[in-house]
Amino acid sequence: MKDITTISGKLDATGLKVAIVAARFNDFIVNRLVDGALDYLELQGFDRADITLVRVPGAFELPLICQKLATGKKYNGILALGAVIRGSTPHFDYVCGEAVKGLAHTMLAHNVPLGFGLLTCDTIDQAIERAGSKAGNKGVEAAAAMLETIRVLEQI
Ligand code: INI
Repeated sequence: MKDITTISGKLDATGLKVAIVAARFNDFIVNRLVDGALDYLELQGFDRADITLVRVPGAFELPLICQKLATGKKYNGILALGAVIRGSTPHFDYVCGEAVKGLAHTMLAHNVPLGFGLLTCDTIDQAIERAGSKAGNKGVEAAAAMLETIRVLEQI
């Protein structure tokens, strides 16, 4: 009996260029996501010259800049990093909702692997936990997901 065909992505940086788009809002958290992602990508073999880092004001601006980068087709993958932390008004829900919708739309409309490293937390403690402490580093996880998806996409 024939075996099934399995397609999976190798975590290999050879020949790839990626862009990281990082929000400045809550930069004490987002900078940890950026550092974690850069560290991870370099461990996978990326040359720093093949990584472009773009800073944007906040999570709400992530989709526009990711979309523009996707349109230019210079990057094999895009990594969106940010941290939205709930306050006492509905602002959080609007920012998160539009950011998620816009990023998902960009990925699908442009067929570009987009690592989703946007923290959406109720408290600052939750954000700290996810930015390189108790709950890992979501910047690293999103970078790994982007790299794996790049390699899967090119095989199908
Ligand atoms: N942007 C964030 O990235 N995180 C937040 O927690 C946040 N809060 O809470 O307001 C936030 N707001 C700014 C928003 O993303 C835009 O930059 C701003 O509204 C200007 O367009």
